[in-house]
Amino acid sequence: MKLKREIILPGDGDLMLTDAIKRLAQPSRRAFLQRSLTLGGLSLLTGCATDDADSIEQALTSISRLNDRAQAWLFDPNRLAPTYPASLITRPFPFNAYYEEDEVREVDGSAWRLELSGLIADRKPWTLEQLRAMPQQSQITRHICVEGWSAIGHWGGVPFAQFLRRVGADLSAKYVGFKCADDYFTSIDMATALHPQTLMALTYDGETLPPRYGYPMKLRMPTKLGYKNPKHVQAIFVTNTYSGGYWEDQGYNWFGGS
Ligand SMILES: Nc1nc2c(c(=O)[nH]1)N[C@H]1C(S)=C(S)[C@@H](COP(=O)(O)O)O[C@H]1N2
Ligand SMILES: [Mo]
Repeated sequence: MKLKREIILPGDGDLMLTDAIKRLAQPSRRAFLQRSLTLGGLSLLTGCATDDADSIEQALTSISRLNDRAQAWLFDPNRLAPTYPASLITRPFPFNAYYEEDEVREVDGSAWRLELSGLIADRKPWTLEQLRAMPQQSQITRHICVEGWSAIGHWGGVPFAQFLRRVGADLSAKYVGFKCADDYFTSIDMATALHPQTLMALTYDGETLPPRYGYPMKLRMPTKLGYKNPKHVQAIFVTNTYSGGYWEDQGYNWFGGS
């Protein structure tokens, strides 16, 4: 997936309005704007901002932050995302990343160590073997990408809540952040981190997670959109400081609920 950005010429109101409409038309934004804005609100937003590109961006960002709070408030930590029978698994399951499939990161699983930092009591790095020795769970759930596709997949791995408890993470902290073996990164709210369907996925369809789906470990959250599910996780940190994400910092909604 590649992000296109419009070049805005200062002072050109029409161009900026076109740009604002294009930004609003991005699926990621459209999805949450549809839930949070009326048509009147939309024209107000574009109308007030046609002569100032920064104010368009600021207005969209503040709506997005407001939307984060609304989604966090609406999020039910006990409500489960739908699950599906094995017959409905999408084959082949799609690959997606900010690069093409021939550039997938090849991580050496035996040398890989999961690094822990921030508000965690036991910050010893974890090996893949140690993660495999933890109790495992599996799920057949739907992955929804803002680029306009969704697919049903089958993941197995360690319930993240159990891992966080095991390492003594501060469960009252606001955020859990992830850094990946590529340049990807994201962060999530603690309520979602503790959700019963949030998994540190080690397998795909009963086999070791293949490189394209995030070997050696990806976070799988059926309650969140695709871009909130980091592949090739290298480091996890617990924090009270907002730390955004790869797409989130380019305008995608941070909470990213599905
Ligand atoms: N490390 C990493 N994780 C990532 C991405 C990425 O580019 N790098 N892309 C995200 C996006 S936008 C999607 S839709 C899913 C795609 O996961 P899949 O390849 O298993 O379908 O991975 C997410 N996690
Ligand atoms: Mo995505």
